[in-house]
Amino acid sequence: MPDAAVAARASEATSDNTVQQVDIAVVGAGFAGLYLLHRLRKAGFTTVVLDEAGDVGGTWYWNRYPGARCDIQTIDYSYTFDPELESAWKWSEKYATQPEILRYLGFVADRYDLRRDIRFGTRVKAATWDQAAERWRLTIDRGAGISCRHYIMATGCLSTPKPPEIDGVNDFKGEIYFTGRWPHEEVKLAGKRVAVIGTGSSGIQAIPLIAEQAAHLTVFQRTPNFALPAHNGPAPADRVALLESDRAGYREQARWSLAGVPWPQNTVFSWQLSDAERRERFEKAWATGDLVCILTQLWADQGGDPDGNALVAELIREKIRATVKDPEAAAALSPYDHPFGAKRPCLDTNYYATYNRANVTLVNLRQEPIKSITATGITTDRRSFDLDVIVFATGFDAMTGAIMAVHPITGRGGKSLSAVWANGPQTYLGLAVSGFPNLFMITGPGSPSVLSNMIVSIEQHVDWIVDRLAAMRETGFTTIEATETAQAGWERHMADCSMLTLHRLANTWYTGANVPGKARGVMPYTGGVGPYRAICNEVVGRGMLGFRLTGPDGRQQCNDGEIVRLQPDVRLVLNMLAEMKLPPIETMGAAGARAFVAQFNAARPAGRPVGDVVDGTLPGTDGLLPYRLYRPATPGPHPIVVYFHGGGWVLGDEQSDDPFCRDLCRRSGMIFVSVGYRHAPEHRFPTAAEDGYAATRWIAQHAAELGGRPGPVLVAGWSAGGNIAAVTCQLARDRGGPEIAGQLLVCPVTDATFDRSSYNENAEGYFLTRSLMYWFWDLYCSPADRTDPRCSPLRGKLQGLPPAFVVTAEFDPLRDEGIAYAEALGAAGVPVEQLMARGHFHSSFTMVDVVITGVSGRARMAEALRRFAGLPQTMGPCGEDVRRDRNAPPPAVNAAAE
Ligand code: NA7
Repeated sequence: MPDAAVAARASEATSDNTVQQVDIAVVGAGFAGLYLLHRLRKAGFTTVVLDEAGDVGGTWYWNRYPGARCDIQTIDYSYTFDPELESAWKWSEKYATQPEILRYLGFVADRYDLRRDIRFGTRVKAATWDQAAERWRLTIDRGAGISCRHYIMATGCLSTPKPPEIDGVNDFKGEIYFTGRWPHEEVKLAGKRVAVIGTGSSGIQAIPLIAEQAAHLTVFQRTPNFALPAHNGPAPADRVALLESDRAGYREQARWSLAGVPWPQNTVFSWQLSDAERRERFEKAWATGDLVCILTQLWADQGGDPDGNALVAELIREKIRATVKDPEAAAALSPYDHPFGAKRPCLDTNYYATYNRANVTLVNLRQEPIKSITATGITTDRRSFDLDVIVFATGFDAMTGAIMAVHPITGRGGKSLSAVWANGPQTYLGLAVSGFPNLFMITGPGSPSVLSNMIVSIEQHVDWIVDRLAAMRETGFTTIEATETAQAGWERHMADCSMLTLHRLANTWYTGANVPGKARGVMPYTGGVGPYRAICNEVVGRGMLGFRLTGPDGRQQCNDGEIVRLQPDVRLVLNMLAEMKLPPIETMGAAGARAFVAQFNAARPAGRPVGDVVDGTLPGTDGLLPYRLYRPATPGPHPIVVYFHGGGWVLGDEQSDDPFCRDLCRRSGMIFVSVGYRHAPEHRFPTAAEDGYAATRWIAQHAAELGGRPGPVLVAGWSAGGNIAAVTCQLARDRGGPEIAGQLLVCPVTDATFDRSSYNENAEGYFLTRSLMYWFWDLYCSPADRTDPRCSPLRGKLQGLPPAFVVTAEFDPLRDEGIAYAEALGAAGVPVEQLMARGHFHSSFTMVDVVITGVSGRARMAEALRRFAGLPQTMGPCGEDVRRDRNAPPPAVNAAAE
């Protein structure tokens, strides 16, 4: 639309010198601002939208550089709120160009007559909360300002270009362009010597087209990025057919998916596939030309596990080497410094092939950094380049830049947002900030935003906020504010979620690392749009948990608390189990319960490969006991850990904790021998305890035969197995051996007392229930025997026991008896370390490759075992330091809450 026409239809308030009074002021007229305006208007709120740009479009208004396109397929990168809009607009390509997306947004603005409430060319300079009036006052650069009840920032995540941070920019006498502020008029590059600095999405999209026009193009690359061919063209027939076969269903699936685009969840792990099968999957995804596809559809461990990810990264590097003819350029273009997907991968058209052109030079700034920009070009510490044009594709002050560009934003009590966020942004749900009543953000830090299809996240945020505002109006509340408790809880939940993916391991704009001096931390929500949506709904369902609402008559409503206290993947597992509506295990009878466990285990991810797995038998107290031995792939002999499985002395066998044993074997570099001790009710107390002890003695005596290191063994066990491990240590001390170098007790049973708090707090809902524990105890041990230390080791003598590592889970009936045992060991002079696993449940650590947040706990268990065995500490990729803030000091080992 021509500018004159825009001006004619834009808000009439632009010439008004009186303060404009509205219910709601929105900043930004991009995808988010336009949909907000539409919804707010329909809900009957007076609204003004303010935007510095000359028309609608937001990021698509400014980013006009050659090659600018979306990198989510346009059939997904579209509004879905109005089916009629969907059928009224047809995209011409799989990935639309910037001009087409801008036309689409103009079409939307016209269709819903939005421009009449938008003030273009208007910058919001500052915002102040007036507590007495319960209104925000916005200072703008044109006119008298705005007074509004609610202030909503729809300012986008990538709107504020980052300064280039290179000396001498102002000295350059040629032309300078920023991809994020590209001129509206045509930029003529033909016959010119052009430089592009930056190889993120913008640079990678622009470089092939600039190379076609320029006399010579020099690309200055600091960090190579992964780029995948877009294979642009018409929208792919299979995706279109999928959408058109059930449009509503497709959209709904997107809303509940992880990334906002409906692709199935991958359940096959890399180690279950042969090299040829992995390559076949990769080639298929490569040919698809879709970021979400290649980021999610190869194998289940590609996004969360460094090893699974490294396989993809290498396949992509192979493609780069196959395309770029000059080996030195190919090497420089191959990323090694970050996992694939941890930094936004790019979609390209002919990017790598561009480096085969005679008129393109790649300068690797890792080898020759830029010294300065001069009047005539760019000087590195090795050479000078004479240039006519410099294009900065150097990125944005992402996620927070556009919010902080309104400065100051002054909230309750005169607090400024920049001061509150000095150490990094904090929000509740990515939507609100404590201390800033009636302020909302769309796709703010803490929202899935840039890790999702933005349109899906935007529509969810807008719908949620507008529905809340309408509900407030109905109930007579005038202010809404996130509480500090809720916000701190969200911060913790964000940190927990960041362990699910590898984003924390790369220096990127996701973590603030691209802007010097900016606080570090993963800013987008990594838990996925579906789980996020469920959480937002739950906030409402629990009476606006974590929000304080007030009304003019002094009325208040505040259900304070944290919306998610469980680890994010534990929450998903428990929700899934709840949906299965299983009968209580204790009602199945022992045989039924064993069959159930076998079925349950058959459906879990297979354990990872180890060097060798050997099944055998060993003499117990009364006949042979089966065992399964896991040997590491590294050269031996290795120390031996005697392992006891969980199952309440009733369920499971020497194979039932297979993935857990494999994982600990790999991480610790030790042999694990899982013992098939006999079970109740066929063999009641003290059979399991005596079998455990006898097996340990035999294994210690036959260590060399088993390929292990002769000398002391270690013991480990989970749940009832933890009980047997603890008891074995006491028996070994009292019966003259074997020597045990350390004990790992994971959520152990230590005492037949049911009155500790955790038994009541976690009695139900966390899979291991109180009544299941009662059943286990009844089958195993008569009440008269329960004070015997061979079933209640907490009641035994604790002096002189081997050093212990005791793991407890917050949401476990057994939590407090585990803690009590650790404390009692410590009091008895036994060296003991505790891992109190926050947000975890009884099975968190044994659900390998399901509960991903259990990884760091298992890494610490393996470390402890190595320490007990006198081995040097190793911190492989799986055991890497996984804290959110890489500048924070390492966690204390003793009694650390994970
Ligand atoms: P990005 O992805 O932040 O890329 C910026 C690029 O510029 C990146 O390669 C940077 O290297 C480079 N850069 C930044 N500052 C400098 C300096 N001072 N010297 C040399 N190189 C520099 O921004 P984009 O605009 O490409 O893409 C942003 C998002 O928009 C994209 O992810 C899509 O979601 C859409 P670095 O990696 O920091 O070493």
